[in-house]
Amino acid sequence: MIDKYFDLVNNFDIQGTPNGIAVISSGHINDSFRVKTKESDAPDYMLQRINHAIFKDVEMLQNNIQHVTNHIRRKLKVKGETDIERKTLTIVPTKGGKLFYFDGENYWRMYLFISGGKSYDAITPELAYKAGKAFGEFQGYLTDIPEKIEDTIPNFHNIEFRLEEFYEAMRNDKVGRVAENQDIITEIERRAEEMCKANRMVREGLLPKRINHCDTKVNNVLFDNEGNVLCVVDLDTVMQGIVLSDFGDFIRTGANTGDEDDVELNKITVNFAVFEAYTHGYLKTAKGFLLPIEIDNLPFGARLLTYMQTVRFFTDYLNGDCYYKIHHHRHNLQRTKAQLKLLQELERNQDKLAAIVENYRTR
Ligand code: GN1
Ligand code: MG
Repeated sequence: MIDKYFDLVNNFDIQGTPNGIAVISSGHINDSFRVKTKESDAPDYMLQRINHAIFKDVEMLQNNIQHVTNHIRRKLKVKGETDIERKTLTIVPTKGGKLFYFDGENYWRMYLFISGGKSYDAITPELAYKAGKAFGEFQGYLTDIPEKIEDTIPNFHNIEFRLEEFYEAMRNDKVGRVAENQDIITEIERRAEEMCKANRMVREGLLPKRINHCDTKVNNVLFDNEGNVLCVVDLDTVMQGIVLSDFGDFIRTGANTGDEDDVELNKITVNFAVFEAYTHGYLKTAKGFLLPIEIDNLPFGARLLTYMQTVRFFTDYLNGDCYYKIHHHRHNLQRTKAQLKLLQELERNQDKLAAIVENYRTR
């Protein structure tokens, strides 16, 4: 087993002699391994198996990440930053100069290992503030990237597309779950028009597309031992989009007092301290480049991404649970109800959330 990994590692242009391989995490999407090297002056590496079922064009994916990390590295140099190897991911190419290795079955890539980096799964306002600054800075670095960044998952955060998938799932009613869920269908349908307003604003040229991270969870920010942000990681979904999407997904995942799939719906409301801290951090680094219309719509972004996730979970439920891993047969329905509850809480507190955003836009 392990020999197989040493063979893989040998395809990459690394320094030093690999003498240990350990699983870093068995994430839902990619598998990651730390490759240790014998020599004290050689770096360690991170080997990843890319999920080719989700990321179908690996060459495009790796080109995107190379453009993004090279651009950020240039920005860090201009700023006079030190320790740059720990402040952005660095792709290690194969010996033949390619950005990934295909073994006939799986796609692999190598990064420099960021030593001493830590990530957190549990949110606090302090982490939310730092993450907000980090994701705002990340978007800021990429506002002038010269290369075209492609969509690694087409229509990923496009609500019009997600609604089309939902209507199609209803028409097909593959597993006969439509009739008994009319209440949820009504909740989705009555918001559909409003939720597509950002798409319309993009078409009208009012809302710009920028480069987004598209997986803005607190555990995608790496911190050093002193609690300072090192960098933003998990760059597979970096693509064009509206900033409301990155803001909204952080709020959806971080500013929920319950769980994403909580059965106890009364536990779910907005975590205001996290909302405020994230908004504070994000606007600190992003308000210099954001347009007024983008800031105005941040609370809408939180609703949009929560609505989108409601639609995605429910569509998967109607399709017979093909996309998200489930732990029991009504799991996607439970997730749908939990996301819908968070959406209702975001709606109920709209004015309060808008006031928080207002407060930090002028500070
Ligand atoms: C998936 O696997 P994870 O948690 O990183 C999904 C996100 C959803 C999330 C919902 C590529 O992300 O878009 O918001 O589940 N990622 C993909 O839990 O579809
Ligand atoms: Mg992820």
